[in-house]
Amino acid sequence: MKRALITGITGQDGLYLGELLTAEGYEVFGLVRGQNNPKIPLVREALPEATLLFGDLTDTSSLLRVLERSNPTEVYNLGAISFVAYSWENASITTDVTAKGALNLLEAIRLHAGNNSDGVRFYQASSSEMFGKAQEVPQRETTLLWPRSPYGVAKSFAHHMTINYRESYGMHASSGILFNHESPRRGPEFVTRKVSQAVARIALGRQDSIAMGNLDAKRDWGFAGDYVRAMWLMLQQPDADDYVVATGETHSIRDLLDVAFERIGIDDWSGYVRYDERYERPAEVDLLIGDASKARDKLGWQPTVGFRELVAMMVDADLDAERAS
Ligand code: NAP
Ligand code: G4F
Repeated sequence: MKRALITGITGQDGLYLGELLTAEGYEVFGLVRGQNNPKIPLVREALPEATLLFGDLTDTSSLLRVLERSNPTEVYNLGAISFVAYSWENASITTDVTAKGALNLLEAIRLHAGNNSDGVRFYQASSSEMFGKAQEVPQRETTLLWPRSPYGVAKSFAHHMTINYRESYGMHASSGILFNHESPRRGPEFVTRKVSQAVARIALGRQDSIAMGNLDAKRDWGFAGDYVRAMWLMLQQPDADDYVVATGETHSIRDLLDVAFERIGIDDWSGYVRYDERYERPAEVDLLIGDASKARDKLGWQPTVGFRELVAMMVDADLDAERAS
C-alpha cells in the first residue's frame, strides 16, 4: 500500500488531496500543528481514515519524528503561510514557514531516507505568485521569477531548493507552479471566497455591501479539486520535474464580481461594492495567466471546471451554508 504524508492537510488543498489519495488506495497521514488545532474536526469528518500526526514545518525534529512514524512513499508539502497580504505584515514568520519550512522538510526526508532518498517522492506547492511582475505572457515553467511579496520570495526560495535537492541528491522532488485555485473550501480571506460569502449574505438580506481593494488585478482561477490531481500525477512520473498548472484564462476582480452578483440576479453591483484602501497591497501582481501545455502533454492533465462554473459553485455553496446557519 502506498503511504502519503501531507503537510497542510487542514487547508483547502490538503482536504481535496487527502480525498483523492484515499480514493486511490493510499494510507494517508497528515501533519497538524498546534496543541488544539480548531480544524482537526473538519479533517476528521472529510478524511476519517487519515492518521493525524503533530508537528510543525519550523521544527525539523518534529518532521523527522513524523517521517519515522508514517514512513511515506510520497510527501506533499502543502503547508505554508499562504495569504499574500499577511506576508508583508509578517515577513519573518512567512519566511520561516513558507521558505525555510520547505528546506526543513527536504532535509528531514534526506536524513530519514538515507541512501534511498529517491524512494520518497516529494511535491512542493510552488506558486504563480513567484512570477510577480510577470516578464512573459502567458507564464510558463521557464519564465523568469520576479516575486512581488514576501510570500512570493519565500515560495521562490522553496522552489529553487526543491530543484537543488533534486539535482544535488537525486531526490524525486517535483514542483507544481500552481495558479490560483479556489473552491467552497477556500479560506474566507481570499478574494473569491470573500466575494462568494458576501454575495450570499447580500442575497439573504444579511449584509449591505462589501469593502474591496484593487478591482483591476487579473488572475487565472481554477478549481482546487482539479489541481490536486495534477500534484498526484507529478509524483507518478518516472522522473521528477516542474510543471505550471493553470486554466490559460484570466479574469479581473471586476469579472469575478460580475459573475457572482449575476448568480443572485443583480446585474449592476456598483451600489454594493465599496473601495477600501486597506485592501490595497504595497506591491501588486497585476496579471497572471498560465501556459499549462507541459502538464497537458506530459501528465495528461487538464482543468474540468471553468471560471463561471467555479464562481457559481462557490456562491451556491455559501447560499446553502448561510441558509443553514
Ligand atoms: P491554505 O488553505 O492556506 O492551507 C495552508 C496550510 O498550511 C494549512 O493546513 C496550515 O495549517 C498549514 N500551515 C501553516 N503554517 C504551518 C506550519 N508552521 N507548519 C505546518 N503547517 C502549517 O492553503 P491552500 O490554498 O490549501 O494551498 C496549499 C499550498 O499551496 C500552500 O503552500 C499555498 O501557499 C500553495 N498554493 C496555493 C495556491 C492557491 O491558489 N490555493 C496557489 C499556488 C500555491 P493550519 O490550519 O494549522 O493553519
Ligand atoms: O485572493 P487573493 O488574496 O489571492 P492572491 O494574492 O492571488 O494569492 C493566492 O494565489 C496565489 C497563486 O497565485 C497563491 F500562491 C497564494 O497562496 C494565494 O492562494 O487576491 C487576489 C487578488 C489580488 O490582486 C488582490 O489585490 O485580489 C485582489 N483583491 C482586491 N480586493 C483582494 C481584495 N484580495 C483580497 N484577499 N481581499 C480583497 O478585499
